Amino acid sequence: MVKRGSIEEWYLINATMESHAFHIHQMTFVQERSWAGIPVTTDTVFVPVGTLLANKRDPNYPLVKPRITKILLDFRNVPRGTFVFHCHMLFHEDRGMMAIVRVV
Ligand SMILES: [Cu+2]
Repeated sequence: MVKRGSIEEWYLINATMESHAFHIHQMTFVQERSWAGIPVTTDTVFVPVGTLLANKRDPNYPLVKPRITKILLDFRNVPRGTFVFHCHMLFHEDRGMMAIVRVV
C-alpha cells in the first residue's frame, strides 16, 4: 500500500543469473543511474543479473552477489486505486513475477 502524494525509493534486487524487466502500470519512474547523467522517466527498466562468486565450501554451487537497481516512484499524480507491476518477460510474469500496488 502506498499513500497518494508520496515519493518512494524502490530497490529491485536481482539475486539470480537471469535478467528481468521491471514494468509498472499507471505511472512512470526515474532510474537512479540514468542515461548519460540525464534523468530519464520510464515505465520499464532492465534489471541486470547478479555476479557469480566462487564458493570455497562447494565449487559446484557458486554464490551470487545480488545486483540492485534503485528507482524513484512519484505517487503525487497517480490516481487512487489498485494496479499491477510485473516482470515484462512473459515467461517470468506467467510464473508469478507479478504483484499489485494499492494507492490510497
Ligand atoms: Cu523476470
